[in-house]
Amino acid sequence: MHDSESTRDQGSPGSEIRRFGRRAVLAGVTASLAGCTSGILDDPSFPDADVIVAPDGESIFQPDELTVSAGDTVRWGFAEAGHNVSGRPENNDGVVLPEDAEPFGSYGPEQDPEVTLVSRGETYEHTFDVAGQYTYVCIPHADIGMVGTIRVE
Ligand SMILES: [Cu+2]
Repeated sequence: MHDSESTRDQGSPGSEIRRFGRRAVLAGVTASLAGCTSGILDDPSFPDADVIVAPDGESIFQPDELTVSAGDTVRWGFAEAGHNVSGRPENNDGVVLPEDAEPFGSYGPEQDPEVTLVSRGETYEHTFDVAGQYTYVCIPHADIGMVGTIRVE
């Protein structure tokens, strides 16, 4: 769209990432239209979400570190399709939970975590009752660093 402007950003370390992100968003919109799914938000900005999943189509959690109080509920908002939230250590070695904490995830314990993904515009919530540090991942993208941490005080 603005390719003629792209040289202006040279030297800025984030420019490659931003351009990639924009392409990914466009690809997602095209896929949504092709699927003709009703109810998909044009701009899922999730004002009430604590963590945005895949903002601008990037395979990240934003913020990737969050501190809450025991008993708080954390809400993830999925800005792009094709991701999930896994606090299930049996599904990925990167997941680390405090002792006594219940596993959690946007998919059930019986479901295949590689293919049970969340749609764009949806949210997932989990209430953290046990204090400690939780490292969770997106299963399809854990190996490219789609990892987040929740500290429960
Ligand atoms: Cu992902």
